[in-house]
Amino acid sequence: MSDEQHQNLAIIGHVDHGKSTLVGRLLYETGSVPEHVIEQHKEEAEEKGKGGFEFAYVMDNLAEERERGVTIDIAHQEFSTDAYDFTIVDCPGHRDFVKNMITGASQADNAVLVVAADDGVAPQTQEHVFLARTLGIDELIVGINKMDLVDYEEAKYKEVVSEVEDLLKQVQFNTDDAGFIPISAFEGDNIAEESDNTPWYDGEILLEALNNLEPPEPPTDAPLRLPIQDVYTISGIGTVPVGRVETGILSTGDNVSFQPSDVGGEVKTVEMHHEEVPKAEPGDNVGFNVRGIGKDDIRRGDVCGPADDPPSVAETFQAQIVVMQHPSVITDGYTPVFHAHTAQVACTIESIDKKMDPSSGEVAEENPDFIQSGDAAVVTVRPQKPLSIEPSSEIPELGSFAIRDMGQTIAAGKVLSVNE
Ligand SMILES: Nc1nc2c(ncn2[C@@H]2O[C@H](COP(=O)(O)OP(=O)(O)OP(=O)(O)O)[C@@H](O)[C@H]2O)c(=O)[nH]1
Ligand SMILES: [Mg+2]
Repeated sequence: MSDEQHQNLAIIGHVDHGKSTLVGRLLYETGSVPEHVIEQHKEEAEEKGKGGFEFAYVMDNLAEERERGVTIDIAHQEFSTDAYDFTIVDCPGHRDFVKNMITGASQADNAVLVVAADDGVAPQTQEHVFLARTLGIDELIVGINKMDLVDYEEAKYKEVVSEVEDLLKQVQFNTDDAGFIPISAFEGDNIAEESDNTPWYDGEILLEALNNLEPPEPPTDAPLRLPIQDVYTISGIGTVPVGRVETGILSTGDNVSFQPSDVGGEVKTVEMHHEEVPKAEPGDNVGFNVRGIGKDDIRRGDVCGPADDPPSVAETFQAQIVVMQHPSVITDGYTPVFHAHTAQVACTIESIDKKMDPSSGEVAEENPDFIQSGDAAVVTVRPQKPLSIEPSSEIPELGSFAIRDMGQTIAAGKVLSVNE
């Protein structure tokens, strides 16, 4: 790794629009994946009847992903440009795996939205953009992909750009923070080099746009918060929780606490990229080992923090939410699943306290009987199982969530206050 600044970049968009292919292409063009590996993937893809997936296979490592030709879980890859060291989080587009996309987007500073030129805005384009905005993505680069399938036509490009602009306005994403580029991930147009196929386009190519992203906000000076993604048992080491440091520093010798499991101990080792390190900072994906902690003591969804400033566990919390889609109306007592950092917990909306005017943010109604699609509201929420979550004003990284029910994202929101 160089001394460049770091960016976590999520790749989002509808299923099959070419996200994994774009990541594979970027890694190839920046020299992170050698040509012979792409050749091997090409042979494997053709054997599986999935010709054309050679770049996507760079990211899709699971056997099931390769057989089906879809991304299921988020995958991380590193690559560097002149300006940044990037950690790319390739998100699945398929609607069954939106919960994994939420984890991916909540780890990212900025995002590339991939929209296939021959398909335009599709359901998960909309869902991902909404979530990206609510989960705190700052800037969006919009790659209008598969330009080769529409003969690199400017008119088609403009049509899809205006569809996406309408969508951004709808979810109140500032269009000044979005840039559009016509690309073909598969053919390599406007990724690392200006393409001859789009003479009508003279804006930035993708690598330029990535270099010109604003540096991420400096991490808050909040205490350590490290949501646990998985817990492994590794011979010779023992129990190894893994996850991403969201805020603060994790150092060997620290006394830490896992909440809501409510266990703790001293950090013995911290490992990053298979190497032992003395400490880890915000953005680092780590595995670590804590004295006295066994595999069954902690689980995915726990948050690790300092023993003297442990993660909050909510009895109830108040939150501001925006309802994206619900077939009928939401009333008191509704109990969908909340996805916050790596946790998924059923929570009851105990009361709907205020309905807000989404454009002005002013209170439109106190204690409304119900809310529905498009409404913004302040609600009081009671988790059905212990949930560690923080006020967004104190630790924004641990203060946002998505609400899912019936296989779709119903709403997303931010925590206003926590009642422990
Ligand atoms: N012609 C053409 N095909 C493309 C392009 N980009 C991707 N594809 C094809 O589109 C299909 C899907 O590509 P993926 O990269 O797996 O799409 P994805 O967005 O990662 O899909 P999920 O992860 O399952 O949501 C593959 O057959 C790719 O070869 C492109 O620029 N042009
Ligand atoms: Mg994919």
